Amino acid sequence: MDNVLEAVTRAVERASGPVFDADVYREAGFFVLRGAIPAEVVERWQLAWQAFYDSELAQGRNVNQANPVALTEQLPPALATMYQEPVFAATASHIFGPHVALYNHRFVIKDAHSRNKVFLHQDSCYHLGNLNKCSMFVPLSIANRDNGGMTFHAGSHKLGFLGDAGEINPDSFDVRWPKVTPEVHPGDFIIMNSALWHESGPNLNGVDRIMADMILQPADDPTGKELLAGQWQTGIFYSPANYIRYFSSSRVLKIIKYEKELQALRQS
Ligand SMILES: O=C(O)CCC(=O)C(=O)O
Ligand SMILES: [Fe+2]
Repeated sequence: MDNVLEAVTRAVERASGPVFDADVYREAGFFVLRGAIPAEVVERWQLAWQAFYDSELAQGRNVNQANPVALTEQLPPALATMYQEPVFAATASHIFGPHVALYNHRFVIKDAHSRNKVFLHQDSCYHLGNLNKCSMFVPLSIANRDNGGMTFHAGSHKLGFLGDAGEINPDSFDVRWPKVTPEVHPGDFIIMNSALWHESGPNLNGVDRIMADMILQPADDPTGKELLAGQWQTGIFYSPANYIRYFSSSRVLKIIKYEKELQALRQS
């Protein structure tokens, strides 16, 4: 265990810079790529965001109760296609090889409508298809400890999928992974293994924290949404949307059933 932690700690020291290092990423579970997006591209996205925010969101938005930071509103075209910027697939190809696809693209924001912390979790338990995925977090604002920037438990992805979905209790493990809260700026982006434990604190200073979260994966995964590099490596596809429909009986279906029964009991 000490050797594992030493290797992770060494990787963390190298997990930020202008050139992606896939070996460091594999050890740490994340990498902060600095100044990787052309300034004019980021500025175009920032302008599109500001116009979208002012016209559609500033007066109030449809806050997702299950995950308040995840934006539910339809993005304007300039932001809905951000993942097509070549640097993302190029970076992912160092992890997955030449055939890369998109799993999902969304925004996670901390504005006046979602200032709270996000509990410690991994994303893999929310994903369909193969577990070999990574998030690319693309900030359109500064993101740091003061406005609810993300904290990563470096190396924790080595434990894989933990068997349930929810808040992880880090004290239930013997190992203490190093915690890192990188400050990122527009033009940087973070690559994160989807099994890595991550969390974020509350937005304390009121500076809106605006970030895209695009999830990429190898193109052999049947849940791929769009091909980003190479060729499709699968002949079969299905949608991760409304995944409850794939089950005749499940944990989620049971919760829905019990909640209905509870509501009926309360009304009787
Ligand atoms: O926006 C954040 O700070 C974290 C969001 C997140 O990790 C998630 O929605 O899975
Ligand atoms: Fe997450």
